[in-house]
Amino acid sequence: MGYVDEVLDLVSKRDASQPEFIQAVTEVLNSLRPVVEKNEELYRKNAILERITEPDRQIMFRVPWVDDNGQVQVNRGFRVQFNNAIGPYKGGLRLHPSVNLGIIKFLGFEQIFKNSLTTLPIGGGKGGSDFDPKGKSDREIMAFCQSFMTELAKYIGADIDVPAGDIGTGAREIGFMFGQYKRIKNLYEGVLTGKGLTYGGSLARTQATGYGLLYLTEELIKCHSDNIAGKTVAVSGSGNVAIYAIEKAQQLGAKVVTCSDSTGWIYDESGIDVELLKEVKEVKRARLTEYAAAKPSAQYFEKKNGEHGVWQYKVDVALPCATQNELDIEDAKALVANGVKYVCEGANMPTTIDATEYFQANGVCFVGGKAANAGGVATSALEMSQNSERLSWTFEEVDSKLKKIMVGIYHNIDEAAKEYGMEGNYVAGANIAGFKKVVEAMLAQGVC
Ligand code: NDP
Ligand code: 2IT
Repeated sequence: MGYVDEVLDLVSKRDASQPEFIQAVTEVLNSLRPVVEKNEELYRKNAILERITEPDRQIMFRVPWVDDNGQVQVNRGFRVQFNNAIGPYKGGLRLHPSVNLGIIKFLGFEQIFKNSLTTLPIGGGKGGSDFDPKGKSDREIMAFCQSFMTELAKYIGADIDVPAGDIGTGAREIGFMFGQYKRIKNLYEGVLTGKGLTYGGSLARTQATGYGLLYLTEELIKCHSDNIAGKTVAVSGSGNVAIYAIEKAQQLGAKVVTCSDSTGWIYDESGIDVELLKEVKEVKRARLTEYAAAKPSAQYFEKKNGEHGVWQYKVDVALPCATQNELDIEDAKALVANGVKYVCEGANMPTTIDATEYFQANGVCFVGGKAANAGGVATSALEMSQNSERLSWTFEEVDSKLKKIMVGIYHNIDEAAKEYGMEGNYVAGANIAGFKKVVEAMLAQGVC
């Protein structure tokens, strides 16, 4: 058995109860085969693949908090510090009832390669809780965040591990967590990113993941002698990534006709009204039914049997921006039948492996989340730089650095794919380019 297969076998047995983690490891290791085969002896001797698939540490803890009825509630908290070969652990905190150790490990594993692709000095980590922020009062959110940080504070720091937002964690939650960290440690430092602008946050961090996704998509389309202006786009999700992806797509002259949340989706032939979407989702924290009620051209569809409705329309570009495995083989077939040309992942691992392979086999340009959504964490690293030098840059400065990083990532993954004879396979290109830098650092640092 080859080295890749041995380690895939090991991980599938050892972490058999973590399907998302196995999926992420399988996708990455399979695409690394040409690099591993070239360096098999060195990697094997140094157990590179065994080490890169086993986190440095995984912390799990109880999060007790009191709800508005005086009842004590208990959630489970996680922080997986996966790999710090190239910098302090860096990655978001997900607050969603589906969160478990396997999901946090898949996200932390992906983050290692994504963070490497940004070219900035950040290692891979991820955390979160099975706490459900939906329907909670601001006081309940604060009680949870304070309790969560009371334990997490023991393990993080501006030069150790710097968490940020992800599903269910936005500026409000980061604010409550930052306040508690400062209070416990008596330390004012850039321990979290995605902070508010009055206390060390970076301009453009809110927009960064969605904008970055479009900067990369724009470059991808341009390099195929085509133009994003005039394209029709399907977006899923209606959270932080989706909203700013829609906004930038429209600024670049494309028309976005869909968005979704966990209960339903919108098809709006006249184009999504992003200001209205922000009002419904960011201000009112309401459901998409409110969007449909306010916009006569919009049709709202309730998700009944887990359908992923936004993928059934005739579009040129698809940007999944909600959650993992939200675009499966049936969706991929529908998109290809409707002539989709470009698929770029705003979310982490939204496309199943067979759907990804279907796109690639049918000539669709497909860029995975590690490359396509790296703009969020890249801008988080820019926030860390600003905090370290105790300065803040203008929106234009941060945005232009973000654009440069995303265009650079596209060319880096394109070239890595070409170097290994897999032109146009941006999934392999991203995994290879991200992996090579981390492995070089691991080898230089000895057995650790
Ligand atoms: P938000 O919480 O702001 O939004 C998440 C969106 O996805 C909401 O519309 C939500 O609907 C929907 N969603 C979440 N879970 C599910 C589910 N199980 N089924 C269907 N829909 C779901 O999160 P973000 O926009 O920040 O994150 C979206 C994706 O992007 C995630 O995969 C995240 O890991 C990834 N990402 C985020 C980055 C960031 O900077 N924020 C950076 C890079 C990647 P509802 O509100 O109804 O739950
Ligand atoms: O998945 C991701 O890259 C994020 N949720 C952002 C992480 C960060 O540290 O900004």
